[in-house]
Amino acid sequence: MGPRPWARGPRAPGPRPVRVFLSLGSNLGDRQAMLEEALAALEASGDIRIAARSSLYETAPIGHEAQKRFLNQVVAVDTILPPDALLDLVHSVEAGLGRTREVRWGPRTIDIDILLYGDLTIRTSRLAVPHPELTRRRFVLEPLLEIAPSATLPDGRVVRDLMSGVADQDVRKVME
Ligand code: A4P
Ligand code: MG
Repeated sequence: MGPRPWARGPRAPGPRPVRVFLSLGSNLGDRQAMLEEALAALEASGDIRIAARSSLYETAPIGHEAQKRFLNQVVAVDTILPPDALLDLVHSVEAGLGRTREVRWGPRTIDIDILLYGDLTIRTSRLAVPHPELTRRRFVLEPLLEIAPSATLPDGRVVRDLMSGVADQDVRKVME
């Protein structure tokens, strides 16, 4: 009798991790420390493994005028959390970092967005993946390409091809 199909090793295989890309941004306080603390908190959850981190990018604010410049970063993570649970974790990390700082309703110390979740397309009331603004933001595309040069969107678009549309936006790599 050959090996039994379920005899795969000492431990039963758990759910298969999914490759996810997260975008982090901060424009208040010690911005670099905010990014580092956010990543540490995500990893401390035990449900996320950080596979790659982009450099840090100093970027001009998009969307709202009269804001300070942002420090932005994209990370690749592997997680077994389903999208909803990942969003809950992201929100709890944001709350944990914001709660200790600055005034209520004041500027955000840290913003964590789910850019891509495997090759899923999600459009629910609380979650839109791929992030709807991803294709229009150089502060997302450039760090994403740094760690995933051949990234594609679920609809087949090649991320590299989107850069020409955002070339005029002010994004500078500041730290490897
Ligand atoms: N939500 C839906 N989809 C997602 C997703 N893929 N990832 C929902 C994360 N959240 C998602 O987000 C509001 C709600 O969006 C959440 O409750 C969640 O259910 P939020 O983070 O609470 O609010 P926000 O980030 O202030 O608003 P919004 O509209 O998400 O803004 P963005 O798109 O995050 O943009 N300029 C530069 N240079 N760098 C920046 O980092 N960031 C922003 C914020 C604007 N301009 C910027 C930067
Ligand atoms: Mg956000």
